[in-house]
Amino acid sequence: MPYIDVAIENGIAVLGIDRPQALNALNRDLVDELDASIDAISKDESIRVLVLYSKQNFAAGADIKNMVDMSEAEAKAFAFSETFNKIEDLPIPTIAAVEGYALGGGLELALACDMRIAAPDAKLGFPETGLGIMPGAGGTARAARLTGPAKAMELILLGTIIGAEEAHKIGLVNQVSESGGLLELALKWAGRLAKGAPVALRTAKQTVRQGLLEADVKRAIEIEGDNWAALFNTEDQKEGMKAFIEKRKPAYQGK
Ligand code: DAK
Repeated sequence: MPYIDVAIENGIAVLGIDRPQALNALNRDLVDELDASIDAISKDESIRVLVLYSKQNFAAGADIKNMVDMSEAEAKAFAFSETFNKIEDLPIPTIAAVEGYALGGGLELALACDMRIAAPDAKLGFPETGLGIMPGAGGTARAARLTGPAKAMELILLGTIIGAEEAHKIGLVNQVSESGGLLELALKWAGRLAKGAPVALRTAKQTVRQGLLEADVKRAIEIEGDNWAALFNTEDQKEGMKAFIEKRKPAYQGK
């Protein structure tokens, strides 16, 4: 695929965008390739973790040159939400490793992941209102849930581009790496996840997401309790606890 690279090693898939001449701006063909790659990843049971990492720039947004003359119907058809939702819906843990620009649709892509790590040079923001539009691929919904509404309003309405430290402070990214150490740190996290108990990780991810969608915290806690108890039907739970008691490393089978 011309725009997307996927490298798989030790249960970790690293997916990168390769359109450096446009700072990895997302055009239709690129998003279609991304969509097909996510479908393939979701079917590959050997993959335990997905890392999104693109060299130099995560993505400077949707391709403005593609959008300039669009009608409303064409804008609807250009939508990326379906693909970004597929990323959010992947049962495996996902990490966005962000260096350079993650703007507009690029930031929305990072927000579709479970966690974000940023390089110190990362620049994140929603410049859309400056182009006469607004975030349209999950940005308003996901940013507001991560940062709270006031900070999300500031980012979206003022279009301020923030650095990695500020993004960390407001909860938009989980951690800032050392300079030059972004991919290494993301792979370290991914390595830990790849060795984890797959069913427990899958269930925990699903439970956090379900809980966020439930307006009622009590109902969310009930769901959590049911999912927690169901893990006692897994061999991984027996293995994890036995390994602790026998003072050895667990060998999870994903069952
Ligand atoms: N689109 C197209 N080309 C882009 C681009 C973009 N978003 N960002 C950069 N490029 C291209 C530039 O045009 C330039 O190409 P040439 O002119 O050399 O051919 C090349 O990348 C290098 O960029 P610059 O020369 O501008 O580089 P600088 O270092 O000077 O500036 C910059 C870097 C990131 C500050 C600047 O490039 C910039 O402001 N870029 C635009 C950032 C932006 O506004 N992003 C948000 C786009 S709107 C949808 C849902 C969501 C969306 C769309 C639809 N639906 C529901 C339908 C999302 C919308 C967006 O993301």
